Amino acid sequence: MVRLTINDQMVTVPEGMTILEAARKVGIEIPHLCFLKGINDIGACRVCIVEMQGMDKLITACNTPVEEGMILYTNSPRVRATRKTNVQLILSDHDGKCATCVRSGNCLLQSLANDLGVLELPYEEIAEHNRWDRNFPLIREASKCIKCMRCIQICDRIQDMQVWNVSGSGFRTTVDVTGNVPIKEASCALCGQCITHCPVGALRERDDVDRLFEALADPETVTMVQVAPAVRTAWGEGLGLSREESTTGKLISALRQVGFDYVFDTVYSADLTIMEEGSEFLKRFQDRDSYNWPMFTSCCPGWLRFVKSQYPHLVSNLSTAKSPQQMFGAVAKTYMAQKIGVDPEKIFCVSIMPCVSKKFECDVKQVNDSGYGKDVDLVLTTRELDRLVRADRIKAEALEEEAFDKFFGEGSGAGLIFGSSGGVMEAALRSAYFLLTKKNPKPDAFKRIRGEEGWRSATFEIEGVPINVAVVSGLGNTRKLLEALKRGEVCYDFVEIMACPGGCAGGGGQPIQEGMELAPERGTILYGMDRVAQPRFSHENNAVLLTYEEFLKEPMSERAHELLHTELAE
Ligand code: HC1
Ligand code: SF4
Repeated sequence: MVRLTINDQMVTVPEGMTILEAARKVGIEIPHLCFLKGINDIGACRVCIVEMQGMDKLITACNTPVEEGMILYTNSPRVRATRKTNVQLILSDHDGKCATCVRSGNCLLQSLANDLGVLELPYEEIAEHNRWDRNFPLIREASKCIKCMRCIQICDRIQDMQVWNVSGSGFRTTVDVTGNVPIKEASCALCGQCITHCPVGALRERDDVDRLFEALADPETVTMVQVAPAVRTAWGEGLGLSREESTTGKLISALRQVGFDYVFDTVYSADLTIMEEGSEFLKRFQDRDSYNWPMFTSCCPGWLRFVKSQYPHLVSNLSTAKSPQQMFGAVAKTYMAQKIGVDPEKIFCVSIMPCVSKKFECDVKQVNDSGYGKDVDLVLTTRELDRLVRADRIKAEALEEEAFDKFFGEGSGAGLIFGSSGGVMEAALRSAYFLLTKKNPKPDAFKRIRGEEGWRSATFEIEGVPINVAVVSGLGNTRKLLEALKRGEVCYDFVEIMACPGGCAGGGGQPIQEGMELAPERGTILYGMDRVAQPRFSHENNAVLLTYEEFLKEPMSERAHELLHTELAE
């Protein structure tokens, strides 16, 4: 143990702890900006400086370990003055037009400057202005970048992608795409983790709300919205609602108040995905030699962008089943249109997703098969949904409980857990068991595959046949798994891969909660919903069964292939 003094308080903490953590242990908060536990601890912003008795230079608390006998002051006159100057210097090169910034009200720099009483900027000069492609789903506002390096660190250390790097020198030092190539040409998976870890508004998703407003304003257009599983776990965070208050029923009510004609559930098409992907897995399993192994899930567009750019030879291992988002769109403009008696030409199909990459996915030619323009016309993130609710001054706390619209709002517990890492695998195993044995397993028979580690594996036996599965989330973990497969160190039959740590619950389009990694907590909400859901199996979803009976015939039928699968040739 190490003994030291902080602000005249005696503190005893384990060796190796940083000053920031030691102070926190005794209830002293040190302001900081660039620090992110386990991800960014390089002291770039110099906001967390503290004064050490007997030392001239101020030291950074986030990355300096405690030492025996240290006497520290976190708010001495020198610290206060220097901290304020450091924030003024950061702001001097930051486009501080807060009223037009997407992060206004949820910006660490804004609140810090305000708390420190920074009311004037003595050194203003912006070095860098924007030259960014405004059509790409990921937008960088160069003039807002404060060079904290968080985006570089999350992309390197967690996602192992190296999309961002430092460029320029001196006053013009900045962050840019590695190699200074346009972002479109970089191998960015569009996971959006750099956005959710940016402390200011320098990174954001393309805002598509105006396109929704246009559709809502057109009396000829029938607007339809699908809501992804993970959105229901987080939408209330951006509106100040507690977990208990932010129910799915209130979310549906908010979407009706926004003006959607039909409010449906992506969980319906997640169940449809399981029917197709589960059947595809069994077909491949029974004809093992004709396929490459393992089979990979294909519902995460971040993972698809990754595999195509980094491991193109593995593309043939992907399931050909489209993602639930795209299956929904394909069914929306065909069977659903018939069922609800609407001309498919008039349908404007919107999805609310926890994801930035889904904005890209809906434009991919190979996943648009309805024959009526784009199957999914527009994708909004959970954050855009929250802005929409705030813009319309919808009183979130006073919303009533409402139900999804008939048929396509029906979903099983298995479909719900898609939004958490491991959920797709568990849902698929529940139905694969049924398809093989004609009996249901216990709904929680495969729960051993749940957990928080970024790479988990298990072997399950179905009628005496062992099936080796793995679940991985985060692209750094994905690369580790693929390399281990290449070296022959591991061997699996079926692997679920999600680009974001913790899966979609931790998606790049979810509300931003400074310094918190909320994927596990949000995932637990989905498992809780699954526990009480009726049914808990995708193959018992009545709307899905009706879809087969009236329209698709059976999983993997010709029509199912046409609408719900892709060859993923590119
Ligand atoms: Fe996901 Fe999926 S789980 S990919 O994260 O397969 O975005 O929630 O909607 O499509 O269902 C996202 C979530 C989502 C799809 C499903
Ligand atoms: Fe999108 Fe989910 Fe994939 Fe993240 S894990 S890129 S949120 S689909």
